[in-house]
Amino acid sequence: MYKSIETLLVEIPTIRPHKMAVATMQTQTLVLVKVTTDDGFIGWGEATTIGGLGYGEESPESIKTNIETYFAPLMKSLPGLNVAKTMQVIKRNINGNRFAKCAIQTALLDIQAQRLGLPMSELLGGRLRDSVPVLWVLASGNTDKDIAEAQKMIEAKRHNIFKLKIGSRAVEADVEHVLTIKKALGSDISIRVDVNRAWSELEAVKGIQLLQDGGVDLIEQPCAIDNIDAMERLTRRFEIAIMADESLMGPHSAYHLAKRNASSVFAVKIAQSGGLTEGCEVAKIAKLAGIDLYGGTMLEGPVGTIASAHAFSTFENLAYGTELFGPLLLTEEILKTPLQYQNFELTVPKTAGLGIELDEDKIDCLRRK
Ligand code: MUC
Ligand code: MG
Repeated sequence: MYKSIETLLVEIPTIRPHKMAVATMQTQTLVLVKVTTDDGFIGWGEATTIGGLGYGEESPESIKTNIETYFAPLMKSLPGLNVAKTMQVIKRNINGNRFAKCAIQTALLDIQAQRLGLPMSELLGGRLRDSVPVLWVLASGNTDKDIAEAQKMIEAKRHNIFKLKIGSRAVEADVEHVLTIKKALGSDISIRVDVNRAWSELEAVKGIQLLQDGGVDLIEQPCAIDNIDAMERLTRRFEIAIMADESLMGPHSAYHLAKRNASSVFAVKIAQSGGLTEGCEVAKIAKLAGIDLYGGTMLEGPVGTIASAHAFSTFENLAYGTELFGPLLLTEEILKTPLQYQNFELTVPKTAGLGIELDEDKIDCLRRK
């Protein structure tokens, strides 16, 4: 039985402004969920989003309100059901709210994995790797600063693949920014761009052609979320990988995108998918459709990041690696032992559950009161 379900909003400044077409972040609001059982187990989940309502349909405040008002009373009324049955009851009674559902499911799987003494990856089908590659996102808004930042990352063996956030300037200016960085870093370094749905189809045709000719490796979410027709035409037209991010909202949309050939790569996000098991279902659909995979982030802190790593560690095909760098963008550590980033990869813990220990005193200092 569930004794308490708490939702905490934890405000942490970023190491520099993170400039995207949808929002510029100076602080990230982590949405942490702590579930405690009658027999003393504690599980953690995360439902962090980007830019309030700038990115998705759930805000930190709506997630907290909805968990406290709807999820928690429902969960407390349930007789000790397993994780799958608990999530089934939640889905039958609560529409939408994928981020909140993901956080709750993560906490329940954390508890169940601790009970069984297994890392969470083993409840998701079993890990195929003990670490996942992690790229870095250059989004300072300044070309020279981005180049210097990338060079530092390469030297420190932290990241050797970079994603550039574009879409807030004119197409020509964005292309020049990207190709200047590409030239400065050299041909060994993979450069991808995320347009965050800022381009019309005509702008996309112009921009993608120039970026493909300039040696860029991947274009993420060039057009509007619902403009699947444009995504399909662009995927057909260009050789460069076209990745669905915001358009991919779980297994149902994965199925439709796959049926339409509307992208060549899926950015799997556990929160956008509505849960860890749903993220794994998206990966299965991709596998059947011959679509490559990339492990995405909502710029979560360490809880959502390591939960994602457990899920991504089970994917057979992780051709484009991951962007699980969220905790590295934050100025404060909320774990007793930080996540382990080394040799361009993030280690997936082998201890039971998520395999992390939260610093609750630190969280208490940083949380919105
Ligand atoms: C997105 O659209 O990919 C992930 C990394 C980052 O910098 O922004 C997010 C969201
Ligand atoms: Mg994206």
